[in-house]
Amino acid sequence: MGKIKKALITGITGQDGSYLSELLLKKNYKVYGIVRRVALEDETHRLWRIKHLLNKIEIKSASLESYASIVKIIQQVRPDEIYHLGAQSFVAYSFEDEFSTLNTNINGTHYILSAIKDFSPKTKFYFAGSSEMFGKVQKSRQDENTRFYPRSAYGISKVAGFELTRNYREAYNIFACTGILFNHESPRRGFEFVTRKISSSVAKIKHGKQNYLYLGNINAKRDWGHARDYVKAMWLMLQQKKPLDFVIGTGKMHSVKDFAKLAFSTAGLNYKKYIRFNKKLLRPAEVETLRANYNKANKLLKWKPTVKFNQLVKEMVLEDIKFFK
Ligand code: NAP
Ligand code: G4F
Repeated sequence: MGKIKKALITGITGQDGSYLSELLLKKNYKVYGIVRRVALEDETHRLWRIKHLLNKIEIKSASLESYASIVKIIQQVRPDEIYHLGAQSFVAYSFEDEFSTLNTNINGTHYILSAIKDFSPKTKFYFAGSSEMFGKVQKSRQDENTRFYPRSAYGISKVAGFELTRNYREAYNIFACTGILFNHESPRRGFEFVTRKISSSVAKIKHGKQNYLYLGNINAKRDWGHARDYVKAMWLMLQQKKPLDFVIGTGKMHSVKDFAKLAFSTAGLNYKKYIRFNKKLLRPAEVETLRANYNKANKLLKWKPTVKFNQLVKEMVLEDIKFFK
């Protein structure tokens, strides 16, 4: 039997962290997760996505704002792979607090890369990049060569993380890569993101617990896939001979309105009766459209999405109808 690989995940309590943990455990990894002290103190609310895994993984308390705490854990664990998923990930919030978004997202990434360089240079590193880096898109389908044009502090922080990752790869020979992931969703998605806001509202309306769903820009278009497919791509990137960056998406684009229409109809409801506009939900600078060209991942990683838009919407709505009963 080969050596058991060790993986360290930041952001393990999030949507992707939970699916990635499941995948790595299935592949017989020893999984460690970095969790903030506040989350450990509020287990019921903050650890719900990994509750079923707590006896199989090892949780370490640390902060992405503290270089010393990161170094300590990397020295203790000496992971073969680090998946850096921890971030202030809500774009709308990044307009309210640019400072904490930039601090956590840029410094957190820098601290991990620097700790790898000085204390564990053989550790492979995955950075959670984002299609928000393309922002005001410069090409109708975005690939690894499309110019970045971020439209929020969040997008800017991800461009900075991407450049840090590239520079540590080139300057210090670290196996470091960025997955430029397009929107991916699931029944574990946070309630603040539009897809889960819609699926949970549809469920509450269906059960008579809510009257209307307030939304902002329903004409925005996204390339939505399923999170379970996307964590597989993260793992594949770290199994290649060379560290490379990859765009991961479905290549299909739908509007927020399309999502809402299908979500309501899944519950036997007409969306027109329930949707209301709230201008406070508009963003100071919007990303209007995003659509991936994932040819490189398909060719080199043999990766492709397996869940179609319709299946994703239905799964989210049906799960929420059960959840809110
Ligand atoms: P998520 O569900 O919002 O999870 C974010 C994780 O980051 C949580 O574990 C959270 O911990 C942690 N975190 C937030 N602020 C932190 C801080 N100040 N210090 C330490 N940890 C902090 O996000 P996700 O959807 O799983 O996404 C994972 C990563 O991929 C993120 O970096 C996100 O920006 C990026 N991404 C996501 C998508 C997508 O569509 N889902 C697309 C592209 C890129 P707590 O539980 O303690 O809050
Ligand atoms: O669901 P969203 O908040 O996701 P957004 O901004 O696309 O960001 C997500 O995907 C990124 C990858 O592209 C990740 F990097 C990021 O971490 C996050 O996971 O908003 C989607 C669209 C936006 O255009 C927004 O303006 O939906 C529009 N929208 C319309 N009404 C709304 C609402 N978004 C939210 N959250 N809430 C609304 O009421």
